This record gives sequence, C-alpha cells and structure tokens, in this order.
Amino acid sequence: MERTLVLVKPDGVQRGLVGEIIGRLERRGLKLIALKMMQITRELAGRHYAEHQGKAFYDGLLAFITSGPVIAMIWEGREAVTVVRSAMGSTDPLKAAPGTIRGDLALDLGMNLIHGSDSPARAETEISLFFSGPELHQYNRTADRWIRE
Ligand code: D4T
Repeated sequence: MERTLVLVKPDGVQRGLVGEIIGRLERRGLKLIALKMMQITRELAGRHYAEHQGKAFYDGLLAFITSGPVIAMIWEGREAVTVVRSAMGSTDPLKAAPGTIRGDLALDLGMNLIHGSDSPARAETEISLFFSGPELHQYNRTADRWIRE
C-alpha cells in the first residue's frame, strides 16, 4: 500500500490546526501508521529541502521549518501521495481551491501549513529521513472493509 510523509508545519502547530488537519486526512479514510511531534534540526531541514538549495526562498524556508515543533506523520492508502497532495491544495494558498487545507485555512506561500511528499519514491526517501522502522505501526483496521471495496 502506498505511503506518504506529511508534516503539519510550525504555523499549523502554533495556530492550533493539528486536529483539523489530521481530522481531514482521517475522515478521508487514509490510515495513520506513524506520528510524532518534533523540532526539525537545521541538518534535517537541509536534507529534506535539498532540492531548493540556492533558491531565493531557501534560507527563509529553513528558518521557518526549524522555528518550532512540527507534527510528522506517515499516512497509508491507495494513491496516498496524490490523495494527500489534492487534499492540501496548491503550494500557494492564494491559488489553492476552496475545500483544500490550504484553500480553507492559509493565505501565505511561506506559511502554507502542511507538507506532503510529491511522489511515491520521494515519500520513501522522506519517510526514512524522519522515521526509523520501529516507529511505523502495521495494524488491522476494521473500518477498512467500509472504505475499500
Ligand atoms: P512542501 O514541500 O513544503 O510540501 O511544499 P510543496 O511541495 O507544495 O512546494 P515546494 O516543494 O515547491 O516548496 C517547498 C516550500 O517552500 C515554500 N516556498 C516555495 C516559498 O516560501 N517560496 C516559494 O517561492 C516557493 C516555490 C513553500 C513550500
């Protein structure tokens, strides 16, 4: 089953939107298999955002993502990467559709509440950056028979 890494960024924690964001993913039917609150170090932030190194917004992005605790999670489900990305909405909240997390709850590109991996391969890389094996929980969920045919 496909897995994806999700972060509720420091703005989401500070604004008390953790429950709202987790609730949306839970209600959609995705399965939570790992969750922790953590402070991202500069080293981890550098690895996670390596693709943006050298861009104008890179330093601000690292300062922001390390500025306070985040909630790191792994969600599992069919097409979990795409499902989470569409639930998040466009990177720039001003362009995000109503009904999406960013479209309903955010206004600024630099404060866009949530991260979700952008491909299954990237998800596996990010999962191993943020979690170790024993932190992942495999369990049967009885509701699954009412979520998937
Ligand atoms: P993340 O990676 O945080 O989930 O965001 P996205 O996948 O939706 O978008 P991204 O990788 O292109 O950007 C990463 C992060 O940088 C911030 N950002 C982005 C910014 O502050 N200014 C910018 O011009 C861009 C493109 C927002 C998200």
